Amino acid sequence: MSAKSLPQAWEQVWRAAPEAVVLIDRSGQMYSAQEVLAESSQRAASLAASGVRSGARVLMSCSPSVDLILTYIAMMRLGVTIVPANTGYTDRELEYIVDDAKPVAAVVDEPAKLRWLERHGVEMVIGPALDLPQAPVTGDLPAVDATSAAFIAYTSGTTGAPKGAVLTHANLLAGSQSLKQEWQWTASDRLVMALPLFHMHGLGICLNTLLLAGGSSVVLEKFTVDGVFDAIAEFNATMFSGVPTMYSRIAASDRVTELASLRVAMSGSAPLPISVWNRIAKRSGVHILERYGMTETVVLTSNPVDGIRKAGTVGRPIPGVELRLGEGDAVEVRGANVFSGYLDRPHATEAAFAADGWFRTGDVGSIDEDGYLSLVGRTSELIITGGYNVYPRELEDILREHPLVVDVAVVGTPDEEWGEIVTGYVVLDESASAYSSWRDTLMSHAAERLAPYKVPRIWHRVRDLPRNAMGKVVRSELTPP
Ligand code: MCA
Ligand code: AMP
Repeated sequence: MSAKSLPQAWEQVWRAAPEAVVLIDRSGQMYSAQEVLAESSQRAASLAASGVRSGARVLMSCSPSVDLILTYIAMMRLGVTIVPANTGYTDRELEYIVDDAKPVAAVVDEPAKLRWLERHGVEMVIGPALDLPQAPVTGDLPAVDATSAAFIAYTSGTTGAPKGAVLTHANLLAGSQSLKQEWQWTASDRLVMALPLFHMHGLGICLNTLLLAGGSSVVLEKFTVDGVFDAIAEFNATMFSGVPTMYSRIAASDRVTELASLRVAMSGSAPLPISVWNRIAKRSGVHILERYGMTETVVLTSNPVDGIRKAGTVGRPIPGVELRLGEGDAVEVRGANVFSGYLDRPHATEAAFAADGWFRTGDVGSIDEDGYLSLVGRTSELIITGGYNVYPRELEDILREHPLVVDVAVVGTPDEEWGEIVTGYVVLDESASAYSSWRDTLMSHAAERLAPYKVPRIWHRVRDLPRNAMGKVVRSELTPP
């Protein structure tokens, strides 16, 4: 029977090969398919007995671990709607998501620190090991409804405040089936996972697909260059996926040659600089496979596993994805992987789709004679730093609250390691002249309210901001004084 959802497909894979290794933690402990099946059944039973049932929303904000993955699998099998959130979010940012998505439970690294979530309707705040009373496992879990929401993943979309992109089980299954085929992912593949498991890259692209392929993963708590190379060597890994900042650090390492032992190394979430691609190619012979995806769509295009990988391009549409360039070369897409809309935001959803139903990605592209897409710009002011998205408006609003700030504009300064570095141009109040430490003051103001990656690292004090006749800041004219 062909599966209608990822959890159903995973179960079929695990039942067919119960001895296969699925998860490996850093100490080398291995978890077989039958152990993953049994443990996730147990956790699903405990969750259900505690009141978390199919259709319930659960916030998931933890650092990567085998425990987290087992709980994630349990929730997917149970039909829970998962609301992933960055572990770097401040209470303020988390509060926004919780008030918007209204989860009934939260799985977080340090429950004691987040008890306040209970005042926002979260009935249960628990750690990733699910310290819940054991409940008996009574038979098989019913199949989840393919049209039900699997993820509500927060993204700002092309503009404005964070919105919850609702991805159904059918969307996630389509995304992973397509990637499995495109990347020729098999049961003998072993992926080194060093990505956060609260964004689409780590969770929806890597983890979901490796489980579908019946492969295995070495799970690292955080990315370090040596940690990745040690894991590749120790566990004979065949795949690694990272964001460009990771490859920039890998390119600078003496161990870059060790990449050659992999079957394939993928990059995505932000543009991989051609200089980094070339440096890795020259030093190790490896051609990094760059692909392009979005929270709302899983993956859209990829360079090929067999065939020419072109630096600076994101390759061609993967199976099941249709792509066209609309007005102004705006990239528009269609496919079973494309999300169904933003939670409770009919206007934003309507604006995100063209009249004939194609999704507007907000990216601007060009397609070469071989059909390879290059992303040449964005229709929004999005900044991508270290693979994380930063929306200038959110930061500008917060900086404007500070009495020293008269006016402010936030842009990205190009940087080889980070892609872009968040940069604030500020017009300061006269009284600021007395302050030599205005930068520190503004940085702490931002850091108290926003995740660390959003805090501007570069600051320029300017007399005024360039504005057009409409009064809008002309970002392209912002230059360091
Ligand atoms: C940290 N630092 C920074 C930044 N972040 N400096 C400038 N810009 C930044 N953005 C500084 C810190 O202050 C610190 O400085 C030093 O760098 C190390 O900080 P740390 O937090 O330890 O950095 P890290 O852990 O090394 O983080 C780098 C990272 C991380 C591993 C690349 O950013 C990461 O995991 N990124 C993955 C993001 C991701 O998963 N995106 C997927 C979105 P000091 O040493 O002076 O204190 S999903 C998506 O986009 C779609 C679907 C897709 O297509 O994939
Ligand atoms: P997110 O909202 O985190 O899903 O980010 C999606 C955005 O990341 C896309 O709309 C692109 O702008 C960008 N992106 C993802 N992969 C790539 C890539 N390989 N090259 C350039 N930009 C990318």
